[in-house]
Amino acid sequence: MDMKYVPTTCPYCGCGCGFNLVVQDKKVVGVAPWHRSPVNEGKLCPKGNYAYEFVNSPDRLTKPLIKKDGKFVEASWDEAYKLIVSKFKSYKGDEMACLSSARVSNEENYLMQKFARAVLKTPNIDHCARLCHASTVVGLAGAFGSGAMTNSIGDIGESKCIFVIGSNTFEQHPLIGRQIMLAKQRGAKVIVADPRFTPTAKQADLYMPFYSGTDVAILNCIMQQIIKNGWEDKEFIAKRTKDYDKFKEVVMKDTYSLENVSKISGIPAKDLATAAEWIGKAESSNVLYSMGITQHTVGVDNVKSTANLQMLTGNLGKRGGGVCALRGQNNVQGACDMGALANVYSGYQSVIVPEMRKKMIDAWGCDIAEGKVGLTVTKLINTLADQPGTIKCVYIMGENPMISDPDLHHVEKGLKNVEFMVVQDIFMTETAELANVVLPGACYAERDGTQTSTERRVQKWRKAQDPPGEAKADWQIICELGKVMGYEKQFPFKSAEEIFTEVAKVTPSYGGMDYTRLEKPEALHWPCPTKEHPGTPILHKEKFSHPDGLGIFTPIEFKYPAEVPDKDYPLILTTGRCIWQWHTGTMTRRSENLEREEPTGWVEINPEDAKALDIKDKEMVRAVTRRGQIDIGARVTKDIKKGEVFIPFHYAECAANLLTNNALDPVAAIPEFKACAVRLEKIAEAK
Ligand SMILES: Nc1nc2c(c(=O)[nH]1)N[C@H]1C(S)=C(S)[C@@H](COP(=O)(O)OP(=O)(O)OC[C@H]3O[C@@H](n4cnc5c(=O)[nH]c(N)nc54)[C@H](O)[C@@H]3O)O[C@H]1N2
Ligand SMILES: Nc1nc2c(c(=O)[nH]1)N[C@H]1C(S)=C(S)[C@@H](COP(=O)(O)OP(=O)(O)OC[C@H]3O[C@@H](n4cnc5c(=O)[nH]c(N)nc54)[C@H](O)[C@@H]3O)O[C@H]1N2
Ligand code: SF4
Ligand SMILES: [Mo]
Repeated sequence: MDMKYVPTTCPYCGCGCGFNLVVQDKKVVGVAPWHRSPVNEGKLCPKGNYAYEFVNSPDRLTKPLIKKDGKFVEASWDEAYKLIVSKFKSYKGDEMACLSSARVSNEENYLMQKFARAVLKTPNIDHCARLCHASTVVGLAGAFGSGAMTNSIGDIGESKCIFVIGSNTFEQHPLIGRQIMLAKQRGAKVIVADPRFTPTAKQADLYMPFYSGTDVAILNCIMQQIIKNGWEDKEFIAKRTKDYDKFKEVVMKDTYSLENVSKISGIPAKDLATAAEWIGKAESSNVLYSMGITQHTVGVDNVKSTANLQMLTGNLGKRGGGVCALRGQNNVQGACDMGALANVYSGYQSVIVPEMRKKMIDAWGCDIAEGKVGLTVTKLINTLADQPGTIKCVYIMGENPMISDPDLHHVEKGLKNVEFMVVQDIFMTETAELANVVLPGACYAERDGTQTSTERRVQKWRKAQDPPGEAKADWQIICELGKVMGYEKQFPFKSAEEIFTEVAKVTPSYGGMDYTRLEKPEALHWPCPTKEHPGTPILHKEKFSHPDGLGIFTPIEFKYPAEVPDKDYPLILTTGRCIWQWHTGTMTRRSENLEREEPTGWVEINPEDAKALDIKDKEMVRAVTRRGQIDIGARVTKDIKKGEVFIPFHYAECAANLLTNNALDPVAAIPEFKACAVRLEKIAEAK
């Protein structure tokens, strides 16, 4: 028997844990600990442990498929490419759009945006970061000049006070949750603010349940208390920041008094005061946040408020401090870094700055898309649905918007308006079903590449087995398409490493990296501009990334979500995830050990609300919003605040996104997944 261990990086969340893939007779059969990974030291969460199970699933895509008379028929790669090229060449750049993927490697994201901009000449390239941390990228770049998590994962364990707001860290970033426990053992105080009493909240020293969408009020109130008590870091404010007075004027308003914010948020005034005292007096304090902060029409305001708090208390550029924006997907950080965003090339080089565009034209040796901001994922879907005929052709790699985007009836209408759609995935998804051509991709275990975790650590994937059937690595498919489109010179790559060499050349923050340096288990954190540079685990140590080196305070007023409860829809609906499932379920629902734990969706409802509606635990109920309705089992539990319900979005059979609101943050264009108005009905009574 031929057996080997191949060390690689987990394909699920942004923690970036390392593990060994166990390969037997050339097939991946298991996962074993890789103790040398400094991120997780051999420990894994359930998804990491079972990350081998979907790899050899019998329904992996193995051949290109072309839709003929409404049915998919197997085709050769040549046939598929021929059809795609004839169609791609028939549209103008502005009539096309590409979606890249936080599931695939840096190299592949780089190539996808290059393909969109250099081959299709379209500015329309984006990916699911738009649904996730778009508000972080905008908000933290505004405050600090750089839109990434400021500190490293290991650093969280060193903090003296951890304030978790809008992150269910123990379920969604379990190996970062481990750092919270380490900090706690070392004496840190842990504060969790969440509408749900999550497994994370259960470990808190202070838990503050509140109504979804009231984060700005809460953060302003805490900051008002800090200022009133003189706990702010006056030296840090004076030396390293600007616009403090304008900011102070707003937070000191009566609106943000303990009493008033207690009414707005539902948190007792004494708890808000305690939180302010713990944060204000701690030697070091960090903020951990994720989707509870970002997925709102005020997502950017929320993010900037966390930045305000950390500047106010001088908790930036030091150990145990920071704004820890926990990036979600394995490579969402990298997909952003690589320029798979509507407004930037790789390294956040703006498409509207003529010198940046010139730099890319010179590097790629061809004309490229006009220097204007393209359509974001959310605006693309709106354009498809509401202005049919504007965008005619869409190429989607590794995304499943038919389950993951808000207001699915609207998404379906939009995607059905597309004349020609190509989907590149590892499984037949709800989105792929609507495509004209489906291309079979290799999965993480079947190729080399790099991915960048939430702490900006660039780590390797190492190939452990061949892809099934005729499936190919995403980078290989894009290169072949580039060539048949006539761009041989731009897509000459024979390996992921060759692509990385080009990435390093044109992306200043990755400039000093290469495959040899990344081979070490600890890899490298960007920015790493030169070959001698050791990488940067903590950002903003001496100065911020703005040209004048200063951090910027922003005055922010509280606004309610776009849709608030009323007589017809009297409850707040919030949505999210559970530990066992991953997003649209394409991988975890094919994993026996994970699927068994939570095989379908549910709606969490507080016992008092359930009683008023005569709803019993486990009873099927109907959830109705202005956008749609689903039938779903009730989970009656005190773990959710009265007045609010929660539905996980993993399950096609009771898809939460049939209900959600696609109202967008005006700057970041992220949808309000975390708050809309809903009504629950007993099914027997529902018409
Ligand atoms: N098992 C698993 N892990 C994952 C994922 C997965 O699908 N499954 N997805 C990954 C991805 S891409 C991401 S982005 C992360 C997301 O990670 P998280 O953001 O931690 O996950 P969510 O469940 O979306 O939401 C987090 C918490 O926000 C709370 N919340 C709801 N409304 C509000 C609000 O108005 N304000 C605040 N402050 N909190 C609110 C919810 O109750 C929930 O507990 O997880 C990553 N990890
Ligand atoms: N209601 C609600 N909706 C949400 C959220 C929420 O909190 N609430 N969260 C949002 C967030 S934060 C996110 S990140 C999005 C996620 O949204 P999506 O990215 O659409 O969700 P995934 O299920 O991760 O889809 C990834 C696709 O990539 C495919 N894939 C996996 N590996 C590979 C590969 O190597 N190559 C190729 N070509 N394909 C591959 C998978 O099979 C899957 O179809 O969902 C968003 N939607
Ligand atoms: S914490 Fe995240 S990266 Fe680590 S094993 Fe779990 S899913 Fe994978
Ligand atoms: Mo995400």
